[in-house]
Amino acid sequence: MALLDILCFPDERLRIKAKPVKEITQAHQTLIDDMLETMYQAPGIGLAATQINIHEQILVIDVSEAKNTPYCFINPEIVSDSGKEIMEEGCLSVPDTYAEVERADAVIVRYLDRKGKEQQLEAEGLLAVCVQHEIDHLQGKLFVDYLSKLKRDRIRKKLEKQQRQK
Ligand code: GNR
Ligand code: NI
Repeated sequence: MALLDILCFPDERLRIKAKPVKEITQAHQTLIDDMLETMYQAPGIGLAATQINIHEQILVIDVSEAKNTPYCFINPEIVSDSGKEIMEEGCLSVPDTYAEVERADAVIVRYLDRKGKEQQLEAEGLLAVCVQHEIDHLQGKLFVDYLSKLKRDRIRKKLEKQQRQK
């Protein structure tokens, strides 16, 4: 297993749109294990392949307290959503930054699991928010894109300064 480096805003590679996975290979299995290890170690509740500079539609999520309920979504697609919810979000690619974002509070997501089996999941609350946050990553979108340009520019300047000091 291996820990992977996470790209940070405003890195332009976070804007690349991920391509669908055509065939799930052994290399993908290793990648998924490494993504889970990287997510748990961060620690975070989700990680999209885009964040580790892999531009394929793969994401992992575990919102459980005990950190023993990993989900892997390949080629995920939200097929319906309902309700609205405002939640304070953070992102491993936007360190030390939290802001309220409004999203659907329930979604139905269709995807392939890591064995390639078609699945459909009805999610609500934190899991639904996390699924939407991660699918945004695969489309090159970040939670700061929902904020005003003024707030986003402030965050960008803060992180650029932080990264210069590393
Ligand atoms: O760890 C994470 N926490 C979180 C909290 C509220 C809404 C979304 C998230 S996802 C984030 C991990 C991450 O950046 N995934 O892309
Ligand atoms: Ni994120």
